[in-house]
Amino acid sequence: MVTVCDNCSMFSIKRFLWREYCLMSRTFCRDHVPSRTQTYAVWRVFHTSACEQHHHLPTSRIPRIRVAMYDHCKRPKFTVCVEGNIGSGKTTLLEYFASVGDVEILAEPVDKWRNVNGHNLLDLMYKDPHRWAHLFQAYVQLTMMEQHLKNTLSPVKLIERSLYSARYCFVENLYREGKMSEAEYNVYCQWYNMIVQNMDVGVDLIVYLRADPEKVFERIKKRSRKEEQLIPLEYLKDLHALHEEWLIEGKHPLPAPVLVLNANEDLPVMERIFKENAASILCSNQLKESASTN
Ligand code: 8LK
Repeated sequence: MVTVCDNCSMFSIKRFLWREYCLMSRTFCRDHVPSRTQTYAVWRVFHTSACEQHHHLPTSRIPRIRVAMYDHCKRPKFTVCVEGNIGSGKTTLLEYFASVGDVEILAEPVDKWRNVNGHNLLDLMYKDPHRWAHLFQAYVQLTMMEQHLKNTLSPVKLIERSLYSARYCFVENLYREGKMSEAEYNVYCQWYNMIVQNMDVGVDLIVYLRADPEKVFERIKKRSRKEEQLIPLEYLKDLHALHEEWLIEGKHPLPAPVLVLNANEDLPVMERIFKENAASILCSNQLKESASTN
């Protein structure tokens, strides 16, 4: 039934067979027979954004498909994590999509990180990372779990960053720089493994805003978030390299396909790029619309 290539068993399924694949894999619930438009929408986002990127990966690295699960055929849910370096334009993307459709936006809970019963953990972490980085990242992990588990009414949920970028970018960087001790890193990773192995974190798509470290350095200076003013360019270069290792080079597990957007441009061009990619990012909106017209 399903044609697969040797390297990439999921993403090379031929378009005309995708409908059968959806039915077999229960991408749609059992009572819901997907229309051609719906299956094409699923195919399109995966084939165009994921196939090329994952083609070089060994099969074990290819993420499990979990597209727009239908909750009794009424509420298609599609969870998108927006990833990228500090200053790469994540807030701009979230604001853009907040204005265009039926999307729930979950921005990074920075206010919580700044006020844990009066303690500004973000500030403490930047001022004395050796002392505070582990505690800060432990709290980030808790608040990111809340974001992943939050039930929303909209068909699409856009989350700024994720449990995964916390682990593979920020924590990895702190550990490599010696700002987290081996013991702290091990405790953190055991918590992380326990969570991802036992919980359905539920990510359907990752949007990677890929920007040069020099560009984000400029933007950070301009936006003048007080805790971030001392961030050196070297730190941004290291974070960039870790995003690349995770999202482009496939060095760590990926929970979902990755859509890479060039984030070096200024606002008007960025908005055009968001608009051009809106159909992929809001995949389940397409599904929902076609469900109601069929
Ligand atoms: O994103 C807001 C600020 O928080 C920025 O200065 C980078 C920092 N941050 C961090 O140190 N570790 C993090 C995140 C943000 C997000 C995750 C998941 N982990």
